[in-house]
Amino acid sequence: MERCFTMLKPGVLNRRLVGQIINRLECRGLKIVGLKLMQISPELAAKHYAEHTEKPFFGELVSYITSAPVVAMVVEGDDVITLLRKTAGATKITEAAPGTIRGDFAFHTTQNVIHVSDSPEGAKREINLFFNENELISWEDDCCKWI
Ligand code: FUP
Repeated sequence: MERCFTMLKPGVLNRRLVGQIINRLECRGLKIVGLKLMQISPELAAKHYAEHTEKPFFGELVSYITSAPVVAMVVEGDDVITLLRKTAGATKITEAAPGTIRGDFAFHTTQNVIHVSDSPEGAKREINLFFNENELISWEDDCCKWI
């Protein structure tokens, strides 16, 4: 069983798309074990996007992600990172296929509506950055045998 960090970005709140996007994750069978509305500080944004510090789009990335609240989530399931990244779609918006979240709801790469961890190590790091242990709930559901 794997855990993955995912985050609905400020554009999603502004455009009132939170419910639609969470619905897609649930339709896929993903199990939510952590969820909260957060206003990200520039410091947290810089830690989260540390690998992009030197990139030309870094400033735009930080200003976008701190411009309004985000919905931070931890989801759990078998191979959930791969599954969720495929559901989210490609980073580069022109390569995000229709039917994926980015492909259906985003127009610019920088404002690509959802973040998803890219590896088990990345997920662990991001979950620790955004959540305290007591904010994550392990729960048994009946759904697993059907999906
Ligand atoms: P992802 O793992 O799909 O979120 O992609 P990255 O970690 O590579 O990129 C993080 C964010 O940087 C993306 F959400 C959008 C932004 N980005 C750009 O604006 N331009 C690029 O060329 C690449 C990424």
